[in-house]
Amino acid sequence: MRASRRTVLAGASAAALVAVLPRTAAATAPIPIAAERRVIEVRGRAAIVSGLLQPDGSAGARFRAGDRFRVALTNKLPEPTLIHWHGLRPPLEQDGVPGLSQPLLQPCGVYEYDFALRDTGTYWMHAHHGLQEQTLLAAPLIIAESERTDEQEVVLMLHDFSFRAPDEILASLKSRAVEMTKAMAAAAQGGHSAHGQPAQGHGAQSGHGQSAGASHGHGAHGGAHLNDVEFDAYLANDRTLADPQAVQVERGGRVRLRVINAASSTNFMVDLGAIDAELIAVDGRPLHPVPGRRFGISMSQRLDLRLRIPGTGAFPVLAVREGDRQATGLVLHTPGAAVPRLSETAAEVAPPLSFAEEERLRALEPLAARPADRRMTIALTGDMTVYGWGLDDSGPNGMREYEVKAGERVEITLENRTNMSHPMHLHGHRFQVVGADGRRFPGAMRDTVLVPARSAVAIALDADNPGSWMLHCHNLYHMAAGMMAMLRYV
Ligand SMILES: [Cu+2]
Repeated sequence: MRASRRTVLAGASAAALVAVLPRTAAATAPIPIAAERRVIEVRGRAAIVSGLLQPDGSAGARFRAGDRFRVALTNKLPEPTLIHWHGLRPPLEQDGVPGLSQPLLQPCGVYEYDFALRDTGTYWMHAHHGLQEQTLLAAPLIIAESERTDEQEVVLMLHDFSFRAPDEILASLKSRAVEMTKAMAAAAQGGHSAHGQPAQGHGAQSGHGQSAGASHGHGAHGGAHLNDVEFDAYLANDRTLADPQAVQVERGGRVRLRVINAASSTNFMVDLGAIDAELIAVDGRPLHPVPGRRFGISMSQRLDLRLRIPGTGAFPVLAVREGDRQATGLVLHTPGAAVPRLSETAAEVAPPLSFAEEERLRALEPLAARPADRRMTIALTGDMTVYGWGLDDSGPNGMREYEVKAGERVEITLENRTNMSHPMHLHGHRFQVVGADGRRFPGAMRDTVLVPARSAVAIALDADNPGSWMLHCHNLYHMAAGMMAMLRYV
């Protein structure tokens, strides 16, 4: 019954709801991908969102090692857009940043992309224009290693969803900031909330009947503020836990789970329940495997997990919002097993994403040992009174540029002077996490690192892709409020 209701609702685009990945690129023809509107069902309501779809309705694109990235992108939206291939290292003019790479792609326009893929792994594509990413204008981008026949691939793409328009969300963040400032001023005169810190009053926007306290999510970093926005739903492959995707797997079988956090403003804790897993890659880059059942994932990061289905039955894979109990996810089940009804509220509040977990990661393919030619410290700054964020106190209209030279080993310390963590993403490169708060370690290769509140994280990279590249917070609203800069080759 669910399927038929869904089919009626979504019509021809129902296939797009299933995260089955599309066919592999032919050797010669570019993969056609259209940015277009689609309809999904969220909490029994039709939601008009956007997507990046192939003609057969499948989302995103899949390549194999050694393929070229050949894509023909058509804009079927009624407004201009541009799509960024997140985590890939294309030449600048194909990076999908309006102004820096290319002009916006106008409605009915087509852009063709063609460049050598330098890495395998789990990546994604998303709009890099305005607040379009919040409209789910995003999709998986998988570059498969040599195919393994003993492993079933499952892609899990996470979103935060609101029935409100994205610009309305941003406007409410700005107006709330003014109220928070007043509340903090009042608190400074003696009136503290029950949580021992100034009242921040965002439970008011929650429509879930959750306790406001749970969504405050005070962290381990001296009362860090975890969540800016109360969403209407959290989605896994476009579905909620009220009607989750059910993926059939084999008893005792191996599964390669590729988790992509495409949420605009939400970090998650992935909870595998009874399944033992190994984390084998982050942001597409291989790791020395880390066993576990719970793994944090910040906005725009990816986790590659190797699972072994422990027996027969149904095995939920949950993603719980950081500092909260709201959950999404999908269900892996063996043939014939009943899929249970799942609560959208996890039993426990997901703890804040821990940098201790990050520090344990070790790249399988680290940067070559080499001293840094250039070191810089970039402060992550913010002024809650106007919901303005920045780099080295840049305002919303003053983007900073940081210079590097081709061939250099560059080390950047990202010093977070704010009370929120920031998932910092660098375009066109991969970097290694090499330190935090004065401690040194040979950490993961990444394209996005979560810099905890009031902490400093050091990253190292080889400047091997000349151009002008975005360095920004991947919280969409922080970026829109000014937390972006440019790394410019001179
Ligand atoms: Cu941020």
